[in-house]
Order: sequence, then structure tokens, then C-alpha cells
Amino acid sequence: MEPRTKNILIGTVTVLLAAALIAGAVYFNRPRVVAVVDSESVLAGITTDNLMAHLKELEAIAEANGGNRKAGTAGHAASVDYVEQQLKKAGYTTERQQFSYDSSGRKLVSFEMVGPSANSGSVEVGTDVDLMGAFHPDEVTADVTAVDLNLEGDRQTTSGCEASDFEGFPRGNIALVQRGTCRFDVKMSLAAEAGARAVIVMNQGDAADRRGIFVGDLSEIATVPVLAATFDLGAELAAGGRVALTVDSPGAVVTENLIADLPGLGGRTVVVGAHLDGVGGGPGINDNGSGVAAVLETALQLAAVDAQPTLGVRFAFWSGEEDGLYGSTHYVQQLSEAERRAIEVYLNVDMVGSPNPVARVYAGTGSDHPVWEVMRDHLRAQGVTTSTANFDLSDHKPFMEARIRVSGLYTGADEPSPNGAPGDPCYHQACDNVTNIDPEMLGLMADALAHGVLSVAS
Ligand code: DTR
Ligand code: ZN
Ligand code: ZN
Repeated sequence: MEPRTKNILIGTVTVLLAAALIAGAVYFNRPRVVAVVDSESVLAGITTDNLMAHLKELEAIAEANGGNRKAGTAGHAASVDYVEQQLKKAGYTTERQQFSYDSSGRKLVSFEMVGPSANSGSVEVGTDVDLMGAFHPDEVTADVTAVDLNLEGDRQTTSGCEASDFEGFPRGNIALVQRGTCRFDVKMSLAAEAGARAVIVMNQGDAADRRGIFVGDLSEIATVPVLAATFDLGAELAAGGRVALTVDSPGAVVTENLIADLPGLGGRTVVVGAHLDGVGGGPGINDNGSGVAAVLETALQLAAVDAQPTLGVRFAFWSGEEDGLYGSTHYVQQLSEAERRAIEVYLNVDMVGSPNPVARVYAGTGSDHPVWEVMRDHLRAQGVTTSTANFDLSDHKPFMEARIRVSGLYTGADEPSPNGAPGDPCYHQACDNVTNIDPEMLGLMADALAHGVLSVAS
């Protein structure tokens, strides 16, 4: 942490690095010089500036690659390159562990305006229109019917929120509704009941930030394809048009986990992991650039003090988390039983810089490792109010299922914090950028992680 908070840094664990026991051992090709490290010197190296610098890089990577860092895309590949290059610069040897899975996700493959008035070629998937949800792959070619739109932007529209909006709707057409007033899944259900083959939700157009493409969350399964469109495209379609669209499964995703090891003296290891992939709808800075930054800085600062812990520390940057914990599941599955037993603890770091944070330590998982109390006590000693979290919603789940003990850190997603506002209002959205981070909380969580790692590994 930076000096501002460093002066309240107490609870230092003195870590005995047993280099003396392995006289003549070499690490990073030079003789070991540091025999004793206290966690304070490692924690002092973990600054909010360093953490935020990683997040800025990840955001720039997303920006240069279509706005996201989703598994199987160029944005994720560039993220792996970045983290790998940081680790290598610090002296680590890295390993890329390739795997593939079938994504159950859907993708808007094509969207075209057809027919006499078509302005073909001008509509771009991802920029003008994108998929919000679709259960099945689908192909729809149909006329578009506008449903109670307000193109003046002078009132809240109830477009598609009421069954009466669909009176006279020609069954088999595509419903064009406008964002606002009720949930997307209400508009979808009413449209589907009225016989719509697909639903296009155009942006509201009543404010500058309600004109472009948007990422909408459907809480219900999409029985028909539901698309999000810009206000301008909606206005064009409202004039009357015919659309041909194709929704398909992206199919096999080929991607990789990135792994780096700080060797220990014996065979036992602490595995520390964060998912490096994000969702398709945004740059994924709190989810999960924040966890990546915390794990990466821990690795870099341990290397900077030339630490050799008693237990090995394995740093893992998973892929495929957002599609179903695929990277961590693959990792656990390819371990032998002996390798699984040699893992002292798996520490998971997913979303630790939430802008409206609640500092949570995983406990009560049914597979707890006592290090959770060490991390909690460390946070408390910094004056942080903590609570525990018992979730299986992230990459620790496959470890728990293999009866490996776990803990981890978390500061909140879209569920409300005690003050009533969501922990992260930009969860899985385009606004999950560097401004969606509480840097101080991120620093505190990264410190707690490094402190927990040192306390177990030493
Ligand atoms: N599944 C995570 C976000 C998430 C939601 N709740 C928790 C609890 C503990 C860790 C992570 C999470 C994601 O979207 O990546
Ligand atoms: Zn996550
Ligand atoms: Zn997520």
C-alpha cells in the first residue's frame, strides 16, 4: 500500500524463508541472498499505483480489441500476453495451458436490412445492433412492426410493457420496442405471446447516454432472439423495414490458462488464482482485472524480494470463467490425485475493487482453509469492516469439489451492499472500466492476499 495507509499497517508476519536449508540452491539463476523477509516489505511494494497501472493496460487492451477481453477473443489473448510479459520480466518461467470447450452462449452472426428500402451494409453487428439473449440458434427473416414507440424523446415510453401495446401485432413479425419503463424480459414475454419471431429493443433516445448500443441483461431465458439496437437504427427500422438475422452458437472456444511458479522447498503448494477472461459486454476491469492485478502484484513483489517460501506458490490466471468456470475446472481435472493432495489451499480472487465495496473473505464454504482468518484479521487491523462470503460462483468451485481447501476475497457484484446500492453497478457492463474501481479497497485486498499467501507459504 501507499504511505497513506502504510502507517497503519500492523499485524506483520515475519516470514522465515528457509533458504539456509538448501545451501547452494539457486533461483532465477543467481544465489539466494534473502533468507528472511517480513511481509511488510512485500506489502509495501504492492502500491495502488502499480495495481491501477495493470488495470489501465487491461482497459487499453479491451479498447483495442472490440471493447472486451472475452475467452477465445483477441482481447483475452492480448491480456495473456500482457500478464505473461510482466511475469517474465520479474524472472518467472510461465506456462500456457491450452484447453477448449463448447460455449453454450449465442452470438448474433448477421443482421441485414432486406427488401426494397434496405440500406444494406450500413448496419454493423456489435456497433449498431447486438444480441441480448437467445436460447436456440435461430434464423429469422421477417417484417419489423413498431410497438408504441416515442421517437421524440419527450416522454417515458411504455413501449412493449403492456399487453395492449401488441393489439393487432402481425404474428410472425419482428417486434421493435423501445428501452424504458419495464424490464427487458417483460417486453420479450409480451412480444413472444403476441407471436413475435424476434424482438429488437432500440435505445431510448431521451438522453445522450441513451442513444448508442447498450448491454441489457435478460433475467429470463430468451424464448425468441432479443436484440439491443441503437436509437438511430431503431428510428430507421420504425419507418418500415424487413430484417434477416442469424443467431448461432459460437461453437468451440480454444483458449488458455497462464501459470507461473515460485518454487518452494518441498512438494506442497499454495495456488492463487484469478480469472483473466471477461464478459463480451465490457472491458472487465473490476470483474476481473482487479483480481488479476492483485495476484500479479503479489507475484511481482515476491519476486522483487527474491522470496523463497517453504511451500511453493503457483499463480494462475484462468480463462473461460465467465462461460462456466472452464479454465479452473480443466486445471483441477488434469491434476493427479497426488498433485491435488499437495495443494495446501487454493485462494481465489474475483472482483476485489468494487466501487461500493464490502470486504469479504470466503468462509463457510464447507472446504475452508484457516488462512481465511489470517486475511480477515489483517483487514481488521487496517480498520476494514469485514464479513464472510460463502459462494461457489467462481473458480474455487472445482477446487472445493475436488476436496481441496479454499478461501478467497470478494468485494461485491450486482447484489446490494448494506447501504442499498449495488456493490458494483457496472457488473458485466460496458462501464466496468478503471473508473469503476475503489483503488484504496483494491490495495487493501491485494495486501490481504499477499499477507495470506505469505502466512501459509512460509
Ligand atoms: N461469478 C462472478 C461474480 C460473482 C458473483 N458473486 C460472487 C461471489 C464470489 C466471487 C465471485 C462472485 C463473475 O461474474 O465472474
Ligand atoms: Zn468474475
Ligand atoms: Zn463475471
